Amino acid sequence: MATTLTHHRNYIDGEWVVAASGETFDSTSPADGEHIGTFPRSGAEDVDRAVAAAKAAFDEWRLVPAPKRGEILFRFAQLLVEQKDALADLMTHEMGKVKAEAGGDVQEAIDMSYYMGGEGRRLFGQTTPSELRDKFQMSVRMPIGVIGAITPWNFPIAIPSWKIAPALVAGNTVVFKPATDTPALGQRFVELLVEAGVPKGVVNIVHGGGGAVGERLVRHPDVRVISLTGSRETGVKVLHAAADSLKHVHLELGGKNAVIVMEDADLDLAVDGIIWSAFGTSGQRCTAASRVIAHESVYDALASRLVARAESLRLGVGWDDATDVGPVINRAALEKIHSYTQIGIDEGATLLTGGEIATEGDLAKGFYYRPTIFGDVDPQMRIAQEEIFGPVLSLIRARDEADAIRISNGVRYGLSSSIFTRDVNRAFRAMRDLEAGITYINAGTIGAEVHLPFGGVKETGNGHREAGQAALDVFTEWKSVYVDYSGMLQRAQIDT
Ligand code: UN1
Repeated sequence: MATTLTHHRNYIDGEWVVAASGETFDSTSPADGEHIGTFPRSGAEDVDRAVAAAKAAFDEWRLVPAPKRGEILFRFAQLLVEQKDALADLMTHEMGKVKAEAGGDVQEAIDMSYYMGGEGRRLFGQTTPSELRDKFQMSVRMPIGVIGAITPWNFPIAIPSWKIAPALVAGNTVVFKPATDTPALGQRFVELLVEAGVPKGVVNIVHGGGGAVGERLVRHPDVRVISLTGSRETGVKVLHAAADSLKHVHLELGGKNAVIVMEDADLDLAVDGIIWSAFGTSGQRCTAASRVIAHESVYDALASRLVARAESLRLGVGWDDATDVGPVINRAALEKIHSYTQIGIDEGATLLTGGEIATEGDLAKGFYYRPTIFGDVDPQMRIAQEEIFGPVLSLIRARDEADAIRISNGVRYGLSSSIFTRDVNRAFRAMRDLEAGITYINAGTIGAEVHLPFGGVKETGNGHREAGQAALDVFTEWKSVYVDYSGMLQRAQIDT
């Protein structure tokens, strides 16, 4: 594998440095066990240095005109375009997703960087009339300070861009902790930002685990915002830990996304959408479809077609063009996913296909799970309630539209949702009634675009959104400015 990595280090205050402790950890491929690189196992001291550098750099960076900050993001996007193939190749090795999807991951970062680069000439506020004569007023977006970006391994280039691009264009500085499963991709991301011209101290990367690096970042009083994409469990811990310093916390957590298939649906289209949403990225997207809620009149036909399609998917390494489904991220994930197969069986669901770790030939070198479908699933079963984050799909019967919506909503999460129907009235009711941050009509649950808000309701998050204009609310604070040009004391209407 051709890796272009030059330093396997932290980047703090413009220098590539080892961890203060000198300790390291390894990144290995989930596809075949290949050694990808050795990275600093950082601790509190490294985080403190990075935060101090980011805090110092903020003084100057916040004064760089926003269009200039945006231009750096345009250059970054261009570098991503040039490096797209190499990054996608590295991603197939370090994280496992198939090459086309890895290219899509990079593309999402390209789109986000261009979009947020353009914000450098917008960052719109409001002007309003005043109650008083000779008085002008407006609201402006202000940068907040040091942002801690804690990102997952499943979109190792895209998700860092979702956080870091809006943070930078708004004038903040960043300490970035990538997932320990994808440090090489996190490192490449920062190398390209540096090449694009981000000044020293403005972006810093600190490698290491959530317990040491993440925890310190979340508790550090000089970090004003934490943006985390991760599990619900981690989200709760982060909220607690951030409370003492009253940090802003943006959380993007789990999902238990459902595709509803009504009796009037185009079944061919529904099958395509479900297979892609359930087994793309080996089911490891927070938007992945893990439930299908089918009207009872189409349930059997849908189930047999989904099983046939799932069985035709080829497992393998992501860099092989013939592969449909790559490995899952690590052994712990493989074991967790497999444990849910037993849970489903014990709960009385019918295992229709899959349900096993794939070990034939070279697959034994990596962490491969056969695309799995359970039928006869009751909506209250654990396999229909808990996020499995793997290629496991539960099929649930619904009596009618209201029943389907109720089942779709009957989980703690609310990220993505979908309905296949040809009835426009039904589609509009679903848009209104599905409790989710994202609703697709006649498409699966994955594939969100960067210029609309991304995020979920209920326990998927805490009310914030990434992407689109909405992301700017996470990385800026509003300031209202009143300018009185009357030359005399004018009391506001409330004071007269
Ligand atoms: C995620 O899995 O955290 O909508 C994000 C999608 C992608 C993003 C998924 N744009 O599938």
